[in-house]
Amino acid sequence: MNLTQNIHPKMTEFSIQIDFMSKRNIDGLDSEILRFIPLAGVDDGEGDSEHDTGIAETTEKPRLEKPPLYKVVLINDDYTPMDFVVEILCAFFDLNIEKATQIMLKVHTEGKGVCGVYSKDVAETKAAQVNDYSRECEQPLLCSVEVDR
Ligand code: TYC
Repeated sequence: MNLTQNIHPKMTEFSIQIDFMSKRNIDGLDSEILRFIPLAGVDDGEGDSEHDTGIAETTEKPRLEKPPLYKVVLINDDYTPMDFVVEILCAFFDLNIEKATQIMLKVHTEGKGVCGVYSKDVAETKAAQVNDYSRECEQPLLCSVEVDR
């Protein structure tokens, strides 16, 4: 039996021969098996027709999306002393006193502010450190994480 199929625009045709073969099984019974015989390789014009498989190949690199970044956000409250907030910003976000004071005042006047932008794990760890330390010091200061688009 001969089958001819068009399978790719670059390929003119792809031919196989299917043979029925008898095979003696281990239990002494004969059974029919199918044998697929490629009749011709497909020439892509690159002189390698022996190795053409008919399987589409690509040299393009897979494009991976960059993982999103996360903002660590400080929330204002009416009780935490300003100098405690500045101390926290210096200690956990590696800021100098001037920058820490600027952020603290922004949070104080606007309700919330960004302390830094990090990978998900780092942002969550920093927010947890701030919240744990504030609780230990019996301050209501709260920190949260927001995705940075
Ligand atoms: N609003 C606080 C005060 O007046 C100061 C403060 C700033 C508290 C920033 C929290 O995230 C904060 N003492």
